[in-house]
Amino acid sequence: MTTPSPAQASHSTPAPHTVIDDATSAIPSLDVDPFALDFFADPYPTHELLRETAPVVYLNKWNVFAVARYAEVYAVLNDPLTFCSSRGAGLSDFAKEKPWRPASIILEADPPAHTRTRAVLSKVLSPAVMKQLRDGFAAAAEAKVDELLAKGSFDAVADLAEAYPLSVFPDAMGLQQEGRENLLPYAGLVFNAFGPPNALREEAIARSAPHQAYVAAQCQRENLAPGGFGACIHARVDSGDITATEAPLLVRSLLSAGLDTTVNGIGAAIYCLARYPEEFARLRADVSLARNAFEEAVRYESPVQTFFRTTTREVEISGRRIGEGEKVLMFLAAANRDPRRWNAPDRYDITRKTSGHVGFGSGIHMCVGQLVARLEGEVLLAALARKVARIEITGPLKRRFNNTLRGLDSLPVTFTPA
Ligand code: OVV
Repeated sequence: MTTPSPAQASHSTPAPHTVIDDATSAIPSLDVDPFALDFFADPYPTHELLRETAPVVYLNKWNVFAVARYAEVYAVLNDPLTFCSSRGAGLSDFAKEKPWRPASIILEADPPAHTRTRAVLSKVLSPAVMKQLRDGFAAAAEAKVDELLAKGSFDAVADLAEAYPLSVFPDAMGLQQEGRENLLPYAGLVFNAFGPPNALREEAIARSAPHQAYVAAQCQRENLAPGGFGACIHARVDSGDITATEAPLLVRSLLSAGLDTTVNGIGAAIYCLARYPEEFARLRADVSLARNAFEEAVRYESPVQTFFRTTTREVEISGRRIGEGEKVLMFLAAANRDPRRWNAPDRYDITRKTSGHVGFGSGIHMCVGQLVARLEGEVLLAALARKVARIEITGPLKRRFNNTLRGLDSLPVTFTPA
């Protein structure tokens, strides 16, 4: 008997789905698993390998194509009819597998269906609405920072990155007090579910029944307080923009995507300002930099690391041919640090020209809640800049592992008052 040969380190084997002809180049395969815990612990060397291997690579572990350079990620995001969302924004292809929950009617939809639902959420989360929320969000940020200064030492994740969004977003939605402890577990589930059927996804789905039941109930019109985002969505049934069946699903989108994302975005900003005190000093010297300091943290840490698309036809990306019905994994985080696009990409620089980063996506699906996220991030960083002299990391951090979200589970810090 012969000994089975070890798995080949196939850094240049053509993928089985790849058609090679005179006009196109081979697509190299990689054996990396970008949904493994050791990858999450330090994704940056693998991001570099993904970017430097080729404009398009094939990942053997999950049988998907992948793009990690800025230009290709941007191109895929901005061709939504070729790289569709209606077959799912995760690994699962809705044309082949039933989604774990009814599909989102905004994230997991293509034009023309997407256009109408997107218009509704755009208006619910518009600049005019932000103007109404601003003073309350700013007052809550100042109160939170005062409370933590009184404590001195605390966990920057639980006590700030989670506590601040939890103090403003559920009220802005118009949610009841009862059951709010389900919100972060539900969102963690949603973002794990975009990933492959690994333990993170399967265990989250196995525990999901109570979180799903909570969210389903809170999406109903009678459970949403007047004036909140939820009630505003339901009001669009009366104006005929959406049906009574669609309204709860759009509320569900905000409950899915509106809290854990800002938790990890704000967490990223605090973690950056704690690690780079000279940048915190620049922020303190000019509080008007708060909004860009938050935006740069979104670029730098990319709280949403990845999304998938599915090809609707054979297509060429940078001279590489991909067939119809293939999943394409977009590494937003790798694009946000591509040296082809960014000077000193691994530097957190609060005065960087951040525009064009893909931390909120790009194109027709670009984060519809981005103004809420930026409002929370700006007013919180402004409160820190005005009230805190020093942010010191005082203990070992713990990383939180999720198939899509990047962030921390715990970050012990001490604040020194200004
Ligand atoms: C962007 C995003 C993330 C998660 C869920 C949804 C959207 C949704 O529409 O449900």
